[in-house]
Amino acid sequence: MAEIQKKPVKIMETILRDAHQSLIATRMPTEEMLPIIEKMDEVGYHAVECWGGATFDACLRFLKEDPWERLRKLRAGFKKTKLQMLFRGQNILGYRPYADDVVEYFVRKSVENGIDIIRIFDCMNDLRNLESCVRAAKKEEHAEAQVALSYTLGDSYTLDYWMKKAKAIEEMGADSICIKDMAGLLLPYRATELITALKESTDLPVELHTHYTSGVASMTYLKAVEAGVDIIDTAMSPFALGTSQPATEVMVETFRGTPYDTGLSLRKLEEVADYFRPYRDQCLKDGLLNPTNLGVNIKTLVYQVPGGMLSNLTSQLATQHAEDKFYEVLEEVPNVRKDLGNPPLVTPSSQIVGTQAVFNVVMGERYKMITKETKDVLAGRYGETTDPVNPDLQKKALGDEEPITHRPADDIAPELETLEKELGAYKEQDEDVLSYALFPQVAMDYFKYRDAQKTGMDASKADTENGAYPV
Ligand SMILES: [Mn+2]
Repeated sequence: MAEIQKKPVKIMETILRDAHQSLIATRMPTEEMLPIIEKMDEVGYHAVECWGGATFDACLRFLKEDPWERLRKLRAGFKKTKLQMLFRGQNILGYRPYADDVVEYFVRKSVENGIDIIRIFDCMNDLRNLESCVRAAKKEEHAEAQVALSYTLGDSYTLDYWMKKAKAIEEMGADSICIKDMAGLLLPYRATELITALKESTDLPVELHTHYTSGVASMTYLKAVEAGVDIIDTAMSPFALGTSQPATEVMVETFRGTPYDTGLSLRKLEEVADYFRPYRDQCLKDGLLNPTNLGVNIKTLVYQVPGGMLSNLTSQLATQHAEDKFYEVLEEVPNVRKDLGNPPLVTPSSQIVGTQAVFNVVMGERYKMITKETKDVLAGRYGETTDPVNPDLQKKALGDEEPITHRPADDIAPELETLEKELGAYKEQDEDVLSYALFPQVAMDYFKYRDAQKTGMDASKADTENGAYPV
């Protein structure tokens, strides 16, 4: 009998980024990470995701940490493991599109400070929004540019759609491709079809990223691996399951002794898990880790929206004392999504569709109030939509204004120089201008705090207007 060809599946570990972002609102401080990273470095992960997404914002805003300093400390400890980050295309790690010069500088500084793999995605899957970022990553000798497609369901999202996108990503010069399933919508047998199709259309390594929210994720990985996926994203068990990823140890043991055997040692993984378990217990005790997030949320499958979007809708309705409208809003979400060209629902499109759906229901009339963001989508400022937008709504929102069809960032003038000027004397390192670009107010507050720590002066006395700082 011919021996089955071995094809070890690679493991991308998320505990230092997505896992704690999904379960404890990105609140794991650097000091919780550092004592274990030398051991993590011995495991043999394909990569460790440790930066991007909300980590940058949470560092500055809540933890009073410099995100760049965190990255440098992690880099110093991870001597052989690749470090990975998540990058929102032209939006970098922020919520608005930036000029190309800022995107390029951010990529350069990320790599300089220790990032090996940059995972880049766009909420519209408009590859033009990823171009400048991919190009910048390609310029860096040791960086890998991975393009991630935001996974979603709908009539237009056929196997052919994903195959064409994969081909286009390969032609862009990306080093690998990822299917990013934010909501856990990819069902096991659909994964077989999708991964088989992708492996037919591209020679690039294919990675699968999903969340346990809907309860199917580990089965989805099993089928994806059997269909030839190269890398899966998992989280060490203390911060796995629920809204996070399937558990690393479980997936490793699942494939033990099969052609997909990862070769990772359960003993070494156990040491890492033992380290994080008391911190998990503490988070449960403090209320930072809400047990609700650890269960199965079947509504994500019923309504096909990400779990995070559901909780946003709940809180938006609560502030308007319209909690009883929850199911009406859920019914309205697919209508708004269709009017806006059926985009995937991921930051920021999920917020745009969700907020508009809330207005449509609460105002008692559809599009009585049109948000600025809804208008921007209709104007093409977020990029090309998968399906055409509703032409009547577009006319209503834009009037005589012509929608754009070119790459949205072509309209944004270089802005690095202006940002440098605004930052002024607060600058202590080159990277500060990038923190400031992403979160102006939050970064400025942090810089004042940083100064106050050094000088013992009251941060509230800082003179932001003139760029002077307490001495
Ligand atoms: Mn994720």
